[in-house]
Amino acid sequence: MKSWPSPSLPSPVSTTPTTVNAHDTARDRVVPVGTESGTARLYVCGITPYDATHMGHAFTYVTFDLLNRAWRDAGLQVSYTQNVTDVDDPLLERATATGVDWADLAEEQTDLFREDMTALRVIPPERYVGAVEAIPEVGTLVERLAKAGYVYQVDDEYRDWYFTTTRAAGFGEVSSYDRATMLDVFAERGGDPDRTGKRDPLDCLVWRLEREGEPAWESPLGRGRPGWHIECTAIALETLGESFDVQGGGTDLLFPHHEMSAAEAVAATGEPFAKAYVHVAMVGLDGEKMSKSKGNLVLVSRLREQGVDPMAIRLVLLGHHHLTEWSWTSADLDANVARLASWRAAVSGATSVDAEETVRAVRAAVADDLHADRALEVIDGWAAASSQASSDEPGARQTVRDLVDGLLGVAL
Ligand code: 5CA
Ligand code: ZN
Repeated sequence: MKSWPSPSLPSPVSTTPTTVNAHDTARDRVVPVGTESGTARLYVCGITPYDATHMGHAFTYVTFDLLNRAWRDAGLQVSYTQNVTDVDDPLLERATATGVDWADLAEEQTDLFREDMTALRVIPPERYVGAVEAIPEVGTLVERLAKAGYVYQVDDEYRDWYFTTTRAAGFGEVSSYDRATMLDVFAERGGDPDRTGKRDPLDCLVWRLEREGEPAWESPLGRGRPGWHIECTAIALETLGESFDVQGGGTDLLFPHHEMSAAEAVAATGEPFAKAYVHVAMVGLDGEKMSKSKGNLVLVSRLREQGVDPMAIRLVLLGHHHLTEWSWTSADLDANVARLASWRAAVSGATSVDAEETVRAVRAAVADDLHADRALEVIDGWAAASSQASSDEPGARQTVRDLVDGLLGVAL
């Protein structure tokens, strides 16, 4: 397991029990997520470390950080696993194109990602697991699927292993896509519908046998490396068990990634993979999805180098609801630099108004499908009223500081 130093953990814990609700893509409605007591289990798909963290990644991880904080604030323990896809085609291609060693590139970009997340005050996952270190678990899972008759080797030059996706119970229930849509999206997002020797175009790769010049590891399946979806299935089942609470990632992962991972888990265990699937809308720049492959990136690390306060970046991200697509603009950043300054002035000013209703409204907004956007407006209201107040309400400024720090993750 890769290490990720833990910063301070959130302080406020609600005295009235709160149920956290979030939009589940599979049911297409807002549902309670987590448990009533005990431990909530979260898996969030991590980065493929071949380039620096951009605002799209940051939006995804800050959104799940908000869920993590909301659960903790509701008095739950949180067991959170995130993977890092430290061996995969795009990473190997970038390493070859730039003439660097793929493992060095992965390590360097993973370190930068953790630095960016720490700056944004994202609480580290309890377990941060690389695809490479999960290879034994992937081998065990593929063997388990083989025994149950769900995997086969293609009849082709390289006899790679494939999963019979469409035979798994419940396949299609995460995305609700029809077959034609699945085939289109699969081809667009790294799938190989036309691969020779497959039984069904939607079957997905679980173990790729060694090719010359590519890294490979020993396995009962032959020397090779894991397919993408099975990486997350194996890591999630190993670290969180069956039917964990929330599987998270961006909407670009809904199909095929989350659909295929869920199908593999159901085929192996007979139980649902996750209880709910929470997806974060895509962040764009100038009308196009921000992506490493397109190169239209606003990088967290570059803004930090330019001296932008990471808390202002965090406020920009919190100001957008996770179901709504949005584009990064400098005007949005400027507005949140000003917002941060006004909040800081209010918590260190000489006057304030009572914060009880503010605390209640912020908690309610976050527990209602992670509406931090509304929570920020509530704090704006308290800050404006406090700056105009004629007296100081004892404890109110510290209460708001703790709330904003613990639940929203913004240090004032
Ligand atoms: N390693 C896989 C997941 S197992 C992967 O998709 N890596 S990634 O580096 O491409 O993306 C990391 C995370 O950021 C994923 O959850 C992805 O859905 C999310 N993401 C990527 N681009 C954006 C974007 N423009 N807006 C919002 N989220 C994004
Ligand atoms: Zn994943």
